[in-house]
Amino acid sequence: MIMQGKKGLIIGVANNRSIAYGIAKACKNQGADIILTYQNDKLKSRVEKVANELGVKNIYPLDVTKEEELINLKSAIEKDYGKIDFLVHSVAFAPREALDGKFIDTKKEAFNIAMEISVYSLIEVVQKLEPVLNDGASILTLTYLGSQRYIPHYNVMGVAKAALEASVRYLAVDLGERKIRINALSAGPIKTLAASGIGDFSEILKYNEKNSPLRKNVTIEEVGNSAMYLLSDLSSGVTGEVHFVDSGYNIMG
Ligand code: 0WD
Repeated sequence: MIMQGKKGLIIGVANNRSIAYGIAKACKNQGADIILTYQNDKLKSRVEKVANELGVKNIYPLDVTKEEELINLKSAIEKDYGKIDFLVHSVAFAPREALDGKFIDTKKEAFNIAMEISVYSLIEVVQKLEPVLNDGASILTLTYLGSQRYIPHYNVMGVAKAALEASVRYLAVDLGERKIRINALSAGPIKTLAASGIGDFSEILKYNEKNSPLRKNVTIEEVGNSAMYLLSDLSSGVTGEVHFVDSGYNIMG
């Protein structure tokens, strides 16, 4: 029970196929007390279902583009939990038309939306919630290999993930003063709601399965289990890092 006695916030559960759900479940199994958010009223009932299943007491609204919701979330956590020990940011979005076709056709509006929701949200969440983080807390965000290499159709999201990984490094230095750590977990492709927006995603899944050292795709359970290392004190010497959980696919030439 490596998360026993730890309290943490997990942002990005859309349903029980979300990577954030896999992480929440692993945290719960390892003894953590979890807080969840839901993006909007449409997703609320699905997040409620997950909360009931995992014995989560409170869920709070959070659309990361709404500063006031973030401010309210900070106050609510302070009031209901005091301080927390870990934070998971599992949020990304780009308009669908930007995730198909050619990167060269990316519109400024789509670029700005992708950067706001997938990158700036991490910076702002950390900025606003830092006061409710305990010293030595651990923060985790989710990234993808498309940040470093060309992946068909990933387009503007690859650029956003590169900026996200750079943000992790800069935040690591600022947060390190309080021994707060921040890392990125780079997951292999998994069929989730967000992934369904990426063109030819099933082809990417098949290709990775065939061409990764382990000859299989990863599951949200595997991502959740690896997240336990990064969120717990087991990784107290690790910060600013990108950790691949992708059946080894990233090492292939
Ligand atoms: O193959 C994959 N699925 C991979 C995903 C491989 C590697 C990394 N990732 C990353 C994603 O880029 C993202 O950062 O993992 C993270 C979680 O993605 P997911 O679990 O694949 O997708 P999903 O279950 O859809 O959760 C992402 C959620 C949103 O769902 P939808 O599909 O409704 O956009 O991010 C949340 C939302 O719940 N989200 C927001 N939350 C608050 N405010 C916002 C927002 N404005 N926009 C999206």
